[in-house]
Amino acid sequence: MAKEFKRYLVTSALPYANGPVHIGHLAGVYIPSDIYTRYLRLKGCDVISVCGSDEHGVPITIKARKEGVTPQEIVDRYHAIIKRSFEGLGINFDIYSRTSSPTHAKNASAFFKKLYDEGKFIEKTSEQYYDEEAQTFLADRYITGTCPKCGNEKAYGDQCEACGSTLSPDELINPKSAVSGSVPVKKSTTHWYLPLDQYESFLREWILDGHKEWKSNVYGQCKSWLDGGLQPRAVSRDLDWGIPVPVEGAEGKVLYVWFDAPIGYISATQDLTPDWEKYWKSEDTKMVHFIGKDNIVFHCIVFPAMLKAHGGYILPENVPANEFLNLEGDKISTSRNWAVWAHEYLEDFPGKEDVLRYVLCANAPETKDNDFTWKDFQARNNNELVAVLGNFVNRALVLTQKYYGGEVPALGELNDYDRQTLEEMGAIKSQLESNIENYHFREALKDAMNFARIGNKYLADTEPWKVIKTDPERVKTILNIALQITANTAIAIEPFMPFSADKIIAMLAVGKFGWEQLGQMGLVEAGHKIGTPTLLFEKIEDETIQKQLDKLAATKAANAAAEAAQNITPQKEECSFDDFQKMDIRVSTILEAEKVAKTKKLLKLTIDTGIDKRTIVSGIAEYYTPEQLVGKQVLVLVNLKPRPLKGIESRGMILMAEDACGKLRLLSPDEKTMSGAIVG
Ligand code: B3M
Ligand code: ZN
Repeated sequence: MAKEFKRYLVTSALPYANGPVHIGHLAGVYIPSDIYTRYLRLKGCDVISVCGSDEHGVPITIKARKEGVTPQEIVDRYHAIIKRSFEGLGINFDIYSRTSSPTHAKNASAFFKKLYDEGKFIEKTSEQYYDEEAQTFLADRYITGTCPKCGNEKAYGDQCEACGSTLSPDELINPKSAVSGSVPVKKSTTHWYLPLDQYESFLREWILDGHKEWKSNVYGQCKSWLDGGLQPRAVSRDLDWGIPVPVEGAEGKVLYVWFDAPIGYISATQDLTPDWEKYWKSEDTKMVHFIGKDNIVFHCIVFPAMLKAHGGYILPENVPANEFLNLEGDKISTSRNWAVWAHEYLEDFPGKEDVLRYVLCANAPETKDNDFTWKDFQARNNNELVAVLGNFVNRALVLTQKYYGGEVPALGELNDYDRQTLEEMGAIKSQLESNIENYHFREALKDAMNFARIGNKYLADTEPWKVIKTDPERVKTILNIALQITANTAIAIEPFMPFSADKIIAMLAVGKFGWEQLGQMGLVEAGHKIGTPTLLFEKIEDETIQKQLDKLAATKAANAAAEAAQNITPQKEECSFDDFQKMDIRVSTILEAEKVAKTKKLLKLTIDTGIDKRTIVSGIAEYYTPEQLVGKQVLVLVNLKPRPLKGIESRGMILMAEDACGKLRLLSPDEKTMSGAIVG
């Protein structure tokens, strides 16, 4: 028997306030949590949904340093952007707080202090990398160097992305600080650790025995952590941004961001209601954490161990973590700007909030990583939202206007087909509920859309536009039923597409429905006057999609250029003027050009150097056709020792520029010059 709960506490991972939120965050965390919460609210449950910005941690200090502003400025900026994006997309938290709030500082500090006073931490001194130039200890991620396993020169102190090895900063060859570029030194420092190993058996029992129903990706990750053996984890850091460690002699130390952030859920609840304890301290509360897969260990292992160590708090009932969403086949990346940003979407697609909610839910990475493409976005809008949902609602309302001046006709006698249609609605209802309650939101969305599909089919099969000529009485029943299905559709889609649900309700000119009304007839009464129908969705044209694709292509090009700039070969060893003077470089004119048989890259050129006519073999066939070259002036190193190439004696070298990608371009005088002119 599933346990009955009196209330729900829904938490959503606190986004880092070092950047805006993108579609990956939305699909993985915030849209699922909003659907779940909206559903519970509609059912009339006692539910609160809490979230807020995660405003501590090294990435924020790094960003601030890069921009030359304070960390506070960074978090203020992104907190505002993120909050507005959530509001714009109808993601309705009961509170969107922030971990820089005074409530949180007090709360997180007290949490730490209690554990400290009760001897729940261990204190350890160790040698850690320190950046003397930036005067800061370095988090593993901020040390780069050569990977000992594969030689990649850009490995991080925690991981090599080239070969996938997990590393520790000590393993890196030639470690460098990513903050200042200087070579870090070792410095000893003392920190507090939560001995996770002491919580292993509790966690094993609670998760591995007690929560076999968790999603397999979540359960599997927990199992592999637990099987690998847990280690004590540091809960403090040497940093000047964060919540100070509330212990004497701990100057310059703050709580580790992953210690304070989950406590942020508690602080947000305190900011929301003085009655917060019933949500956190009563076994009658069902707490559900919505997160992305990279946060599993913190929410299933670390935070529960903290809560257990503290005592008095409930543990999550479920942690439905999602996998990742990719964009057009590539990993979403904030630093490479490879993302669709929520705030930009809202600007580019005003009034289309539900389209994004719909597409991201339909494509949510529930069991595996998934891909967002603009073509799919367009297709789902045009073929599903416009053609199914919008079309059905519009037909039901427009026909009611047309035949009855907007007055809901009375229901006559039902025939078998009517009854069958209504029964079908009842059946989807329980399936929809079970899918939402089990976090299968993609399936649940299909169920919700099925109300509109049933309605569409009902109208197509009953053909009121034809029957009106032969049996107008029957049409009254048909349209009454169609309007009931419309009202049902509004209820069913509300958790997923709240803006459209509201629009339907406004067009029906009725008050808000409750979830218990789903599956019922009589939601719109005979004689009631409905409002004016407008279109729920509009077709998205190719040009609109192309604009977004162009934007992404520009990002790709900019990234490639930035990468190429990073690959610029360093300057060669110094040479003397005499060294340079030894080279005889002349403006020459290409007289003939032909491919060298059986090669891909080589061209045989006959050139006029002004001194003589000679043959040079050059590797430019991939970049120029022979026709493009004849008559062109180029620069030639004429006194290079002749050498045979494919059996042809090549006398000299054509000078070319080679970019970081290996592409070759010829160099020519900026206007025609006599052959033989000396370059120097
Ligand atoms: N700030 C990490 C993330 O966005 C994070 C979550 C905290 S939840 C307590 O991946
Ligand atoms: Zn490597």
